[in-house]
Amino acid sequence: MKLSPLQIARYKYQPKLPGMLRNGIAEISVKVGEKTQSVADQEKIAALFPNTYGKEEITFQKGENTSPAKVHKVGVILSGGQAPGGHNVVCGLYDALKATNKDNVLYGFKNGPIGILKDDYLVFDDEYIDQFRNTGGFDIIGSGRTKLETEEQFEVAAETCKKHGITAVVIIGGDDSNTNAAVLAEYFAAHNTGVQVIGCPKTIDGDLKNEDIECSFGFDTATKTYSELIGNIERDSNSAKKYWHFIKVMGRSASHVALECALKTQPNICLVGEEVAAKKMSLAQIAEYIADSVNARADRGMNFGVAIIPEGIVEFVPEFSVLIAEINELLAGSKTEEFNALPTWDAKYAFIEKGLTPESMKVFEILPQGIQQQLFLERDPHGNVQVSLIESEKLFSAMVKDILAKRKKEGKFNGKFATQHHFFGYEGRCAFPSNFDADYCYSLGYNAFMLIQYGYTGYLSKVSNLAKPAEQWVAGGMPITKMMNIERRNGQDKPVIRKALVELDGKPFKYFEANREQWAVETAFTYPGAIQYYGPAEVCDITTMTLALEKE
Ligand code: FBP
Repeated sequence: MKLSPLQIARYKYQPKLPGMLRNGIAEISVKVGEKTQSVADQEKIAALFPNTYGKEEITFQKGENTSPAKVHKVGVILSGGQAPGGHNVVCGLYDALKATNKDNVLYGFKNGPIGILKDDYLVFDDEYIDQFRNTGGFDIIGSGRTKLETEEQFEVAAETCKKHGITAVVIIGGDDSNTNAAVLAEYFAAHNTGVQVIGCPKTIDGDLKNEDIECSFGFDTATKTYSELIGNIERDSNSAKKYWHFIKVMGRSASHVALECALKTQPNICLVGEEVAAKKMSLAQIAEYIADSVNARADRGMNFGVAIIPEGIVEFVPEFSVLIAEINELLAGSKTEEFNALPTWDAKYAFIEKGLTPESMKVFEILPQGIQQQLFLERDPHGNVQVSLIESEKLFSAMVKDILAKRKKEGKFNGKFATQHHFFGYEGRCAFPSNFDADYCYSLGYNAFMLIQYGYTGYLSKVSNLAKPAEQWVAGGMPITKMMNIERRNGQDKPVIRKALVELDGKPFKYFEANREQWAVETAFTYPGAIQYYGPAEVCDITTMTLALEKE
């Protein structure tokens, strides 16, 4: 395999650990904190997790390691979408295991949680793992979206562990995967399997965070990557002065990614789904809001600009959610076949008109035809609309174009409106992890082993104080049940980790809100440039503006 110069250099990078983990494993002791309660629904969660609920928060500190001596066989799983730094979690875990006892073994279950069900695995050694240090991607063992959630699956997982003598499993995933990790930990404890389960917080979306977990890994690198690209586009836009760029960025539900990119690049527009929902904005209102910026800039002779659109935006628009629900209903069961058999789009349109309520039809009518067709033609295996495929960047630019055309006729808009569209998502998920993510992930993995060594289960590897230099980071663990509440999922009450949406009274949004009117009219672009891996710490090691503002 041909290696790039950066890859060779990154192999040699030594990730920074929190100060308290730097003295060698023999010098790490545990400070046991307060007993914990779940964030809500305490009685119900306690009843569902009788063996793992209510445990103490723990912190590691310098001191004699008092954990019992034993040979550890540990399995690791990467779950869900890729996020930069995943390889380093595995490397940190491996290094801590081997530093403790070279007979310890790390198994990697392949292609996500399915690996433990199929007993599909590899055993790590130095030669193999060294090819992945400080690199992006999840290709070290692959990832997948199978969910580990049924008793039958837990039984199979327990069998796999028993077969290999594995006594701990580390699950690297987002809110759903860590919810499942907690349920698995409870099952293993209740059935006296002797297998511990530890979670690690991953997702570029940034929506696995709470008062204990300051951020999920991958968010830093992904948003730096998108912000570099957005900054480059801003500069192009400001040079050519002829295009409005509509840029959609990933973030399936929450708008953290869009907001962080906006804080870094100061575009003219950034939509925030959570605000759209709170203000119950309609599609037309959002389009008017963007058109106002285009109009105001055109009045100042600037027929160019940049708008950031979060991937999940349309689901936050109340009238759009109703429309989607009605479409799903309209095409349920055999009605899809009936619809597909109609020969022309006109015939299909008549079918749609007959089936939707007048309110939803009004929403449907204002959509560009391409989007209308997308809603009906590209559907998932259950026949549901695939909201994530909706090209919202094109939807809004088309709606803005219509508004401006109308304003032109009325003599209110005299500018030009030429557009370009972009979607940044996969570009950032496997980037070389920034120094922050390389350090954070390695620490999460190393720390996960410390939790295993001290016998904890149902805990999330927790590294905090992240806005400070790594030396001052605090390593420890938090019972996953502490982050849980009961939510309605698929018609049932389920214990889940609460997803973190953008808080409209939080400092990152407030900062954005205080500046966006100016950004909408002026050209206040900032150009973050590429991620820097080597150079001064204030350039290379700083993390997100979201975290910096939250921890101010
Ligand atoms: P995770 O929540 O599993 O980390 O994945 C997040 C994400 O990157 C979203 O931003 C995006 O909507 C989705 O994955 C894309 O998923 P897929 O890789 O299945 O296309």
